[in-house]
Amino acid sequence: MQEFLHLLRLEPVNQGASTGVNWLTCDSSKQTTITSPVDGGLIGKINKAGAKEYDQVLATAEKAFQLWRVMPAPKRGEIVRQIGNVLRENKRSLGQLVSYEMGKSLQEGMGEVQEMIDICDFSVGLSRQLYGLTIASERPNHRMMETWQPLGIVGVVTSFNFPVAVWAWNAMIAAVCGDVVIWKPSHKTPLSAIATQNLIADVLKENNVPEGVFSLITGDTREISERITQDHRVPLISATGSTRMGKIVGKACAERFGRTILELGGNNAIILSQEADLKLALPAIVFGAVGTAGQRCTTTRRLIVHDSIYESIREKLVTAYSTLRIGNPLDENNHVGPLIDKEAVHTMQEALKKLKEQGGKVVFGGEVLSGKGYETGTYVRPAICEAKNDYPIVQEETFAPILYLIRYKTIDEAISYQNGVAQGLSSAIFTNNMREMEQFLSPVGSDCGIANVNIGTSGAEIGGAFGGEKETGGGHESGSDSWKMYMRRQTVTINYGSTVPLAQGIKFDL
Ligand code: UN1
Repeated sequence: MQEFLHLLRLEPVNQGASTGVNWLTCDSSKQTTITSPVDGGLIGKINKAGAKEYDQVLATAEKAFQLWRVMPAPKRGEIVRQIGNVLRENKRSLGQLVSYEMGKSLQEGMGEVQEMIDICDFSVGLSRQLYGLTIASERPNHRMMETWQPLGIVGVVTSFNFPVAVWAWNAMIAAVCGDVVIWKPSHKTPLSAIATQNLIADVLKENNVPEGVFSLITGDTREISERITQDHRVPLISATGSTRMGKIVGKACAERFGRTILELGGNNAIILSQEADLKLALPAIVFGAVGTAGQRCTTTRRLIVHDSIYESIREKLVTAYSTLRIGNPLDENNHVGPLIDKEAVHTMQEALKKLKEQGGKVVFGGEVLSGKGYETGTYVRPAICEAKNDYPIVQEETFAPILYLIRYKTIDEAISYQNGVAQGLSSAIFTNNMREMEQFLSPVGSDCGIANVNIGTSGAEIGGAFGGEKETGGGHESGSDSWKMYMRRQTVTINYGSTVPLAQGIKFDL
């Protein structure tokens, strides 16, 4: 057994539901086995939760909310501070597990845990800054203000590519806001979630945090995801994943007037101007396209290159891609690990096939690797392709390392390609020309939730609000004032006078 599994207290068979410290005993006849995309090794088994455990988790969360919402926010922040410390202490082992279960490089696995630590720090500060406004009233002797109240139970549905960080961006903010959280991790990476729950359990126990403030539940989509999205006791669902999933979740929540934060597909582009500093641009493009093996929502999928430098950029990228080391992501010498599973490999191959049918060309890579170290069939060579922006396959998000090169002549044309997709998460321009930069950032520029200049499309910091427009779903999580989504806004008017004047000048004398 790998040492980190032991340090993280994962068992050969784990339970699929927890209300904080306590794990519920789930039906052992409904077991799932999790193997690593890295080497096919068995990581652990889970007894999946079902309807019975779901009801128990919900009932416990409802009770916990009654207590948690009246605890002063800075006291809730203190719990989050301690969670941050536990994550600091276990950064390496949790990073290793994320890397082993998901396949991202160890650097990125540990980087993901660092994002959790950072959002804990942010939330601790936030716990003393949940403030509202006072507003001028039109009536004499009246005070008007806006206060923010805890919302209730927040369902956090996370995806395999960030098995633990996405939970933290939501859960830590929600917790200081006075909400209780139910985490439904991806069925592809549930053990990283279970390990995280084990880590925070120590803090919850030491501080006598009521059971139900931080819960976790993993099981079949129909048993768990459908239930939680339809459950009127859960006023907010924050879901990260595909646009297809987002449509289902968004619709189910809207049906019951539930609130959603949806962080869905991206189809992110970098515009590479002829006035770009290539020393900055090239490493950023390569990391953006092949980091996490192309499985970030913020992965660079399209490179919109000025006509005058197009051929030389294509050659430079081919040279850079030839030096990429692909292999076991726990070996820090490697740049690129495996895709999450064989299905993802198949989807990538299909996308490359469609690209060729639609008139495009693969200029480098794309093949499935075999031989020593690649026995799992999950390793691929990142692909560089030539394409047009309007090819149907370019319009889609394929969760794999495929970079489409697209040629442009004018900056207006480049921006129209950048915006000419259904998704709207992240975007970037590399240029030293301030006119191009300002146009890219203007109302007629990028239409995405994230717009970067001289840095790539991925690697957003937690301090900003994270999310995107159009089919990316429109929700924002993490930093800035995203916390407002996790609270109930209340407009309050107090009359401290001795008459009751009505607003809008209405007279109503009795
Ligand atoms: C995701 O892929 O779901 O900006 C999120 C980034 C990370 C978040 C990616 N901080 O690349």
